Amino acid sequence: MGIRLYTLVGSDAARPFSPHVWKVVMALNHKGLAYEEVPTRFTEVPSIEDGKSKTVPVLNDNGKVVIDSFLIATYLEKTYPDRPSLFGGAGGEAAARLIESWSQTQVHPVISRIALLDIWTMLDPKDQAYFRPQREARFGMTLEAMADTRDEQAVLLRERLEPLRVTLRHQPFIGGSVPLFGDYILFGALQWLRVVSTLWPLEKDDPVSDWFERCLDLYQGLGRAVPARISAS
Ligand SMILES: N[C@@H](CCC(=O)N[C@@H](CS)C(=O)NCC(=O)O)C(=O)O
Repeated sequence: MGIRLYTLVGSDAARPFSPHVWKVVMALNHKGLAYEEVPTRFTEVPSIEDGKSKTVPVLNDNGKVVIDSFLIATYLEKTYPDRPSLFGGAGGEAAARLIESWSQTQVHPVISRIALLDIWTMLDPKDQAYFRPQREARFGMTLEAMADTRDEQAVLLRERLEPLRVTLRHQPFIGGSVPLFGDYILFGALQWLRVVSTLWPLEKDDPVSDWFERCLDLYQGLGRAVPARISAS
């Protein structure tokens, strides 16, 4: 049966955009594992694998179902120890938790405000009808009101990426000389933005842009194979 990964798409099944799914796509490629992607719409997520999850990514590895991007990464690390390590040891796994917390609390909320309206425009009508009220209730404002603040959010995003910018003075990847799961966590966030957003906030001469380009080059340009929403990125 092999490995099956449920991804998240809008009307175009060739443009997966979930940040959490991108983390797992990169992790599977890092491990050199073959897998099949199952493009899934928002309203189809609750019926994946007999309703085992309300969110993607969901991984089915020969019948073993694993939910949550970080748990999938730790599952892959334990199950395929002879493949390249995603964490570089227990300390690396623990440190990746900090990167995930930073990404979730500091980076994702800003990207959401920049891009949620853009995401809505990529969805089928059925998904649009689900997505708008759900996200507007979560953020306490309309998608349009959020989009009105996106220039300020773009400035904020550049500021919030400062810890990564400073780290990159010392090393090419968060993992050091090679990318590890910590890189894929932040890459997933920016790849989400790249695939959905009609605004690209990073300057070309920003070291974060250089790092992101290096990540886009990984695994035969896997990330780059899905075109940016705007050509400027
Ligand atoms: N902690 C989870 C979060 C997964 C998550 O929030 N996935 C979103 C897509 S990015 C989702 O499936 N949302 C379904 C929905 O909003 O209905 C992980 O890391 O896998």
